[in-house]
Amino acid sequence: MSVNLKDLLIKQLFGLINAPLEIKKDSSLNCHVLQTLEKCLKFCLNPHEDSNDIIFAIKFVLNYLYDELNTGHWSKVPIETRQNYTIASFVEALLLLQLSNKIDTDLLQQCLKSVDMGLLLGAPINNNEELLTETAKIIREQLVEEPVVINQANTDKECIVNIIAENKIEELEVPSLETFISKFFNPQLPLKLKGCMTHWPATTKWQDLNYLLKIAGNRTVPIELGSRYTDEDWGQKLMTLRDFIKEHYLSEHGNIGYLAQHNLFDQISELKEDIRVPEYCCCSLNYEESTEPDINAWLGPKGTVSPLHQDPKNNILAQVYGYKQLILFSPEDTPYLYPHEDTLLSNTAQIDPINPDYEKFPKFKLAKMYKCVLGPGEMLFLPVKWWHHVTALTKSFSVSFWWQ
Ligand SMILES: O=C(O)CCC(=O)C(=O)O
Repeated sequence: MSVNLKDLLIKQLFGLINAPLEIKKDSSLNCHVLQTLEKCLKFCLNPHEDSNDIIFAIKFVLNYLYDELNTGHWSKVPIETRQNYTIASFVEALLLLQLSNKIDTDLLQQCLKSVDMGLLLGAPINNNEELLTETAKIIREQLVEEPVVINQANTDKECIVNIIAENKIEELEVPSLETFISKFFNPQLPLKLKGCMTHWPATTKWQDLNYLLKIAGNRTVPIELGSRYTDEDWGQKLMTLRDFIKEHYLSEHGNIGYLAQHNLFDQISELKEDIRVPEYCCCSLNYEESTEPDINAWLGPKGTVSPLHQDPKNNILAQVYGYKQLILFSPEDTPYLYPHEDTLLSNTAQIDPINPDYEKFPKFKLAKMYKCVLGPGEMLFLPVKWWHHVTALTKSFSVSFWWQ
């Protein structure tokens, strides 16, 4: 790669700055850190010879802010700290390019990692909302991904087990909005929706792992490690999508790893173009409080388990490929499911519906269990607070839309 590429990339990144970048005042932060960030920002806007310690300085700022972001409850982190983290991530990517002698894959991957950290932990800055997503796009286009050879659809059908319906969930082929609202949304009853994803490019494009790798292989994403989040040895790790695919998704013997409940689509806008928000998400029980759906990706190997839990919003879980088994209970059955008493886990049941301990949880016998298997191109409407336990029967990619 040539020196021209370096100039081109730097010019493209500068072109993304719509309004002057301003470090946010943040009384919770040490003022030396903010001054250092200011110094780094000034340097990259106007680079000069004396650059010895500038990379060291931006790394110091990022490490300091990272610790601030990871201390205490996430909801209590001041937005300004997150916005400064966004600026610092952008500055690091720019400095790495400006100070490099050679722009190679390694350097571009480092830049992309800085940008992804900013996307994962930072917050958008006014008038420069797309700064990091667009930066990532520009850098990603310069990276060539090694193709992988796999047969995606190998054992899908053989893996379907345990699907005898206890109580079957209703299924409809592309119901009208009127039917959906009157028969399911208003009474808050679950429904399997068929034929509603035929126009999603994702249903064909994402079958090809090489396509996903090309778009997102070098992007850093959060991965849940361990089969279920209620287990003692469960943890989370940041890694590139490529490493996740190699170590957890394709490897039959690796630890279970799950790209779960992650807003991949705000991070990687190219993938958002492959999905469509279901029209049913426009329904609301209270239009004054209605919001745009939160869209999350769920990509994992066979065997991922989301333990029995409930969420405070309506959900459409859309199955792009692979099969998942869902076990559902109505919110009315909550007393029979023994929610955890600890507030952090109070939306999660102690009962494991696959292997219930009736001695410890005798009232579980009174709960009415619904089961369904969701296959490629099918969606499940899960009303507010319906309990759900989800097991991937094969490799699987789902997208959830939570809304109210
Ligand atoms: O697919 C999964 O593993 C869990 C999905 C889920 O819990 C949700 O969409 O709320």
